[in-house]
Amino acid sequence: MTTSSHPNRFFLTTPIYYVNARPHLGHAYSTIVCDAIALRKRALGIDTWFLTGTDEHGQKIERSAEKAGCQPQDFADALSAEFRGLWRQLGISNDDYIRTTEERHKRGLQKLFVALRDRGYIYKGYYTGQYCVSDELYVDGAPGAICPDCGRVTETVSEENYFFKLSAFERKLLEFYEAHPDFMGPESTRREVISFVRGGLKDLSVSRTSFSWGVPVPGDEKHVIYVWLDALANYMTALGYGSDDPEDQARFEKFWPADLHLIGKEISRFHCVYWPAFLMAAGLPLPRRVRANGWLLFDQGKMSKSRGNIVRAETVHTVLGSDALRYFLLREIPFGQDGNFSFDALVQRYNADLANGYGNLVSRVVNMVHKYFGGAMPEAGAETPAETALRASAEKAIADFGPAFDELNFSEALKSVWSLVAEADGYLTANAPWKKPAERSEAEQTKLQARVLATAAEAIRIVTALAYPIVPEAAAKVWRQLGQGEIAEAAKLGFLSNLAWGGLKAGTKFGEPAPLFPRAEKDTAERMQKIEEENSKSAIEAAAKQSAASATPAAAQPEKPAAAVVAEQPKTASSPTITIDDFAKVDLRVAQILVAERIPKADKLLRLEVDLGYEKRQILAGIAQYYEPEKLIGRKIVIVANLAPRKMRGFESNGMLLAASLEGGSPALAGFLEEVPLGARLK
Ligand code: ME8
Repeated sequence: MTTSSHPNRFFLTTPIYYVNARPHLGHAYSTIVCDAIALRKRALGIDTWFLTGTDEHGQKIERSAEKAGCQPQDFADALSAEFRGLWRQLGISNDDYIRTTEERHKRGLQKLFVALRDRGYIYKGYYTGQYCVSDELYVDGAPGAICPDCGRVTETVSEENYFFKLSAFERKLLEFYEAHPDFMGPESTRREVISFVRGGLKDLSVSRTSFSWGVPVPGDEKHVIYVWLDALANYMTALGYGSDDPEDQARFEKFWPADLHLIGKEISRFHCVYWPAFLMAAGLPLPRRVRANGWLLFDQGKMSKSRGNIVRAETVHTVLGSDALRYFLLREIPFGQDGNFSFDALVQRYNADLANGYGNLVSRVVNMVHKYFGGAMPEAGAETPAETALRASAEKAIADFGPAFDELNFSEALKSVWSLVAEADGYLTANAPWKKPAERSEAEQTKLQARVLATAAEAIRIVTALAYPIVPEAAAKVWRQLGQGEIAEAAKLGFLSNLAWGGLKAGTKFGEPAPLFPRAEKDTAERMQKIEEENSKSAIEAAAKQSAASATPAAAQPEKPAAAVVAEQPKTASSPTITIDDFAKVDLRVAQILVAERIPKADKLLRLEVDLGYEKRQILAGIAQYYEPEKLIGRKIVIVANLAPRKMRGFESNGMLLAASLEGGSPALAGFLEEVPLGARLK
């Protein structure tokens, strides 16, 4: 069990993302953080391996594929390609990309499972309890219990499972946390995890038998391995764990254990409790650090597909470029805390710090070096107190940046560099090399211009080197303009490990000036907003087309509560004819209302939790004006079970209740006179 850091190699990972939906800015945030770290580590001369990938098994993916009407593998192929495409577009520098449906992963995962079993940590049992499919999490509680993580209704699982002896690791984990205070962070995560473990650990079910989309348990193929054990193992299987190939084995030996698992805060328990316990049980070294980023919020809530409040990284990339996005996320959000995303704030930061700040500084200096010195770096000559002050600021930025960045305080690290930008700007303005007072001779003027421009250019070089991991595209352009060649080549040679004032030599031929960050026009935020709106509109349309329930106007009008839509239907039977196949696409089912409650500040909506027999789910219905919630509990109703999920007032509705529309009166809920079993299909 080791967590001491190896000085010259670094293995870091993002979570592997579920392929149940397309990537959004929240996913991009974690990946960008890792990418910035990877770029800096490499530029420090550290042998770095940066892994990302996709989590493709489990009930959640199987169901998403089913809803989309395709095979899980096809579904995973399509969405995984979206993630890879986005990372390529954003210029992410990952060294590998693991998909849990790859052979290399399955082989490694099965080896880990066998190791756990052979070492006596796995036994067969029977699980009866609650399960949250959205979080792929076993939940303590009675049937109908709400998932503590996402608030959805859990499902009752009752099946033969393999169990992992997690309870045997309670003390060992607490001792490990104590001995390795740096293992997990930030402090809030550390406290939460420790209190979870202190609360007692029960053995964990690590296989499922009620569905098949997963990796089979070796020797007992009707079980598939629990998707979190499957997913966590990616960090080792991608390196080569479980492979017979000597090259893979060497990579695993070299890079395992991971130096940093970067995760979102909601998955700390899996990474800080289950994962180290699995590794202890298998006799493998534990990761050195796990760090949780906070949530990116948009419209008051965590940006997530189920809330429907997402922004896509592509939008920002198309309009302002990926450097702008990287800079904004790392500068604006203190790492570990939740942070608001808004287009206005993005544009404001972009203009202030990148267009008017760094970009403008570079453009002024490079242009003047071309204008006054034919594009060759002038000789600075002797320092006056102004140059000494700027050099001291640059040296302070170098000294402050590294420790702050390495502690993941990106915001602080960037502040220190951008205060150097501001100082260099002030220095330039104060010394105005473009002005020539009458009392100054030609020779004196040239000397001043040389000193000021050379000093400002050197400050720009320092800013650029430090900012490179955060704004790599801009840094590459500036590096060329300063006549330093390709920054990626310099990074390969570890140029950040010996960054010091004075690297820009007199006589160096500068490159051509090129724009870095064109000023964003007034309507930029609005434009991005519009792109997003258009996109979500087309996503809804696509979902509506795909959804079996697309024939109802409700699918295309997400804001309208289902029953209200029904009540607005034309009163005469004037609907166009459909075929039996069309009708067969609508999955109408009998359900029973378990919970019914009003939604604060929504006078028309009721939130219902309904039991379909085979699963429980939440639906919203626009019947609050007509029914007392208490009176609905226990009532059997009919729902459209395969309607695409829709979000209303922050709640997800997974289906639509059927009611007869009565002129001027309340809608009457569809029901039965005979006894009908839950989940029965209407056809
Ligand atoms: O949890 N703000 O996958 P996932 C910040 N497959 N980060 C966010 C975010 C937001 N609004 N939304 C998503 C899973 N993320 C599992 C992980 S790892 C072995 C298995 C980021 O698709 C954040 O890093 O739900 C979060 O942990 C991750 O995406 C969750 O992605």
